[in-house]
Amino acid sequence: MKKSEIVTLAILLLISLKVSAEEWDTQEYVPGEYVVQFKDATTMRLSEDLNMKAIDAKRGIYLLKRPMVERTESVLAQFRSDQSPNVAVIEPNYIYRSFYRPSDPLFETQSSLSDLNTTNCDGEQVESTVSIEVDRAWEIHRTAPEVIVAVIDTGISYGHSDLKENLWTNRAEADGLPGVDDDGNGYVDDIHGYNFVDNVGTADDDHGHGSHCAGVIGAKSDNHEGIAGINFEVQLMAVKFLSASGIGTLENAIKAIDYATQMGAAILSNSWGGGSKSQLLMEAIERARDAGALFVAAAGNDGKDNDVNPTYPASYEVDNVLPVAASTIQGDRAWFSNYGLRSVPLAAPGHYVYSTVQSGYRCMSGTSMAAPHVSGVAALALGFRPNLSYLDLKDLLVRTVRPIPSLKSEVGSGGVVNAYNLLREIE
Ligand SMILES: [Ca+2]
Ligand SMILES: [Ca+2]
Ligand SMILES: [Ca+2]
Repeated sequence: MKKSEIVTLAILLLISLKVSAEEWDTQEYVPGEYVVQFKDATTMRLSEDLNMKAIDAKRGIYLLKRPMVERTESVLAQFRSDQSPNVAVIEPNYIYRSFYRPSDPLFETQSSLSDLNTTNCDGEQVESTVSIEVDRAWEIHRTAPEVIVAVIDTGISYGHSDLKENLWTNRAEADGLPGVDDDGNGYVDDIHGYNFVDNVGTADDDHGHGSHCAGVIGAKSDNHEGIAGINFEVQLMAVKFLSASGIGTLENAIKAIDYATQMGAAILSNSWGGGSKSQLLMEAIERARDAGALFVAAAGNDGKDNDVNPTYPASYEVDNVLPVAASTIQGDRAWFSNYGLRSVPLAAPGHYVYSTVQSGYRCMSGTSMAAPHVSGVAALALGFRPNLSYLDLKDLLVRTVRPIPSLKSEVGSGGVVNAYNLLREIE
């Protein structure tokens, strides 16, 4: 550095203290490094002297290294001033981090959550990943602490350390007396939900399926343990109507849906199906709709067209019902997944999904795994914008999918649910 330059810098340094922070000042950059474009690249003799490295010599773009003691604003001011007529542009060497990486060790194998996760939960390397891009969405928003998502399934593992913190809690029962229906809702000791199979207050999972769905929506993220859930914080309501062998009845399905509605769930996540069209089940779904709840439903695993042969509850034509097909890691329809241009609006990852079970973690596939991805993204959106109605949510989820050419003829939107696109839309 020449003497005159030092003097100039010293003056600029003093002046710069009074200058308000520019936009770059709020950003992260590599200290002492700048990206510079010169107007006339042919007169770049100076480059060697100034400790420069070509980024694109043809276009005159160089990486400039300056002593780290120099203040960034001074360097920028100097090179933007008349003293440096050959400099067209100079910018700090910004650091970009648009993808949030949580601390959960199994996150790397959650190919359904991040395009950067290119190993599936069977340990196989995959060529490309079409995830829900929640790692990018997390840069916008991460939690839904007020949002209750009812997992209407086999229950949720109460003791799982990656789940228990995000269980919904019925305060009156938690602080109340055992054997007493403290909140007077008709159910005794329903602390985290209710078990309609055994008619008891504990809806602990004795199968694994319900915990798997719950983990996708809201396993505790960034806790240095297990997997990441779509929502760092959320309220998972355990509504058990499927038995230890995964079987339930119409009787208990109606009770389960009504319980979730009565206790204020905003989203009902349904990874089950069967039976013919039931007037009474449809009316329970309508009651959920009247309470403003979104009813997410797995499209089914028969590989068939739901437009021709409907699958219930996914095919009930109530406007809070949102049927979900399963996509593979590459974004195509999974071979087992039902589809329907008219009856299934979107797909979500449902192939090789890693999530929580009663104890530990398991890799599972099915539209059962796809539906909770949509429920989870819906909860995240609601955590970000609490005033969204179920119709807003449904519209947003479908409208912001990532288009996949092969899905064009399979699901209404022709795409896979995308958390990042959705949050960008409502940012
Ligand atoms: Ca109660
Ligand atoms: Ca009680
Ligand atoms: Ca975790």
